[in-house]
Amino acid sequence: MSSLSFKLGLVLVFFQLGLSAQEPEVEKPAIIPQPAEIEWKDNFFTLQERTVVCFSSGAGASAAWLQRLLSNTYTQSYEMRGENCNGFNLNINPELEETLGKEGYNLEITASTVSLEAATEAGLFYAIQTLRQMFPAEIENEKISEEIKLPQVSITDTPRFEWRGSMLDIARSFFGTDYIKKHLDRMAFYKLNRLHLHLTDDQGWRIEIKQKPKLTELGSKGAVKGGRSGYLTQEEYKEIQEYAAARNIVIVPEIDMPGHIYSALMAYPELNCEDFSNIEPRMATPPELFHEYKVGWSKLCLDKPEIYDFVATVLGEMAEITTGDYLHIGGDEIEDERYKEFVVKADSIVQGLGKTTVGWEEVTQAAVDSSFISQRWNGKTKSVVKTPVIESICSSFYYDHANVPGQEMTNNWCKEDGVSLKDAYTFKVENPNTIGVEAPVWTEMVLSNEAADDRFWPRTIAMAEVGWTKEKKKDYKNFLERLGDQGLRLDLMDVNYFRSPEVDWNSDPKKGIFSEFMPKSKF
Ligand code: TNX
Repeated sequence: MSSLSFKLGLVLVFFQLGLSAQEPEVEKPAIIPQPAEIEWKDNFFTLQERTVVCFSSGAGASAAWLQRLLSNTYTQSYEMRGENCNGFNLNINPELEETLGKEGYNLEITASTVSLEAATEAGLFYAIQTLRQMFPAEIENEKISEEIKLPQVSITDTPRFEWRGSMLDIARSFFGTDYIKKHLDRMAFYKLNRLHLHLTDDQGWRIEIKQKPKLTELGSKGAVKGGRSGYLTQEEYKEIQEYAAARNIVIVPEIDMPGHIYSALMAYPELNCEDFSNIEPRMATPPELFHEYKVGWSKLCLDKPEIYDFVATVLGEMAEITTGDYLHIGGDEIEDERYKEFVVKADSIVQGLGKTTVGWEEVTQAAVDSSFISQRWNGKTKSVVKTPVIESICSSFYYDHANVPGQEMTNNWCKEDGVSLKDAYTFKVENPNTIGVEAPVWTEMVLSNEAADDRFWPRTIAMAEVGWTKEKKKDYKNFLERLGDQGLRLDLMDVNYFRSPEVDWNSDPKKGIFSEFMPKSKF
């Protein structure tokens, strides 16, 4: 061996030694939304063959969730009442509300224990979602038999906003119980806590109102061209609501009024003015159904006092079957001299029913009560009142718009090039009255479950981080990395998410029916 190659060899040996002497970079689990404080340690907790899940009073439901997670591993877990066991600990301590609020949690993993604590079950539920993201992705749909090691870590986490919502329009095209439950599961995984259901519109009425049976007998028969029709019975609505509540999600039902109401005008023609001047331009007249896309052409006949009986009956039944605090009355895209009067009256009906009113931003043209929550979507309204605001500005949060420029079957009136993942992620909350964010998927052009998945995901994940994570902890590049890491998990959760080209997806490239929108070079 020449002395030169000997020296080179030595250098190489040193180089390799140097590398291995340095602790190999341990893959940190990708947590979304990014927690407030997170401190990774170098060591692991190893899941044993037998595990105790130890829970304090009030944490029974959380213990069941955790057991369910562990049931997809090799461990045999046992529940036990108690404060501190060697294994998994779930503690509810109401005093923590001062520092963690209602939804925050602490999660501490040491060599021998995994401890979750919060002021409420909601907080523990979120601690479990974070923990879930530390397990191998396969936990989502199979029983893992290989040894599981969780990194030791200390997390203290609280949400930035109290309202972290998703909206599904089931009026233009119907989505039933199965899809809604799947959607709730996915929302919960990303710590979202409000599902706004747009239940009624010109094309269809989707919720049973027992005192107004024709709303569903006739009004539910329509849908956009190629879309599904149908409706939720009150029983189904309650079932969805219970499923949501178990996941810390509140259902926010919307009955869109006084416009976007043709399905009701068709079912109960007496809600129209005698000369149908409330249907203008005449896109359809009773008993026809409406299958097109146009908006802003129908309204209740606001000159008729009887329409308020209808409004009170419908809202009354909705309040009766709704356990959450909110009733959404719509209020968008309509012009009428009596619009403001309507909004104020509808608000007082809702308040009389013991609920908080929510409406699209136009409602703030009227002097509504300061408890009224307004939902900003196009930012064009001249408000006369200060109200709490849900931010749904279309340029960041309208996911019926294209994922990438030119995507078929998408709207583009708000942003011609679509609403990108970056548009979603980089939204900055400026209004101090903002109570949170919510991203709608309108379904004029979303006709299947697969298409709905493609519109919601992954942009809803970006919105979830906007809603949960403090601005200074957000970082788009880092988010894209974490999101890419979750690709396989989303596959295993059976989410037909759009393969956003800016993400290096760790996933199965063959999945995803919309991958034809991907630049060819990527896969
Ligand atoms: C506007 S946003 C609407 C909906 C449409 C949507 C389509 C809002 C309050 N109204 O009726 O479905 O645009 O993007």
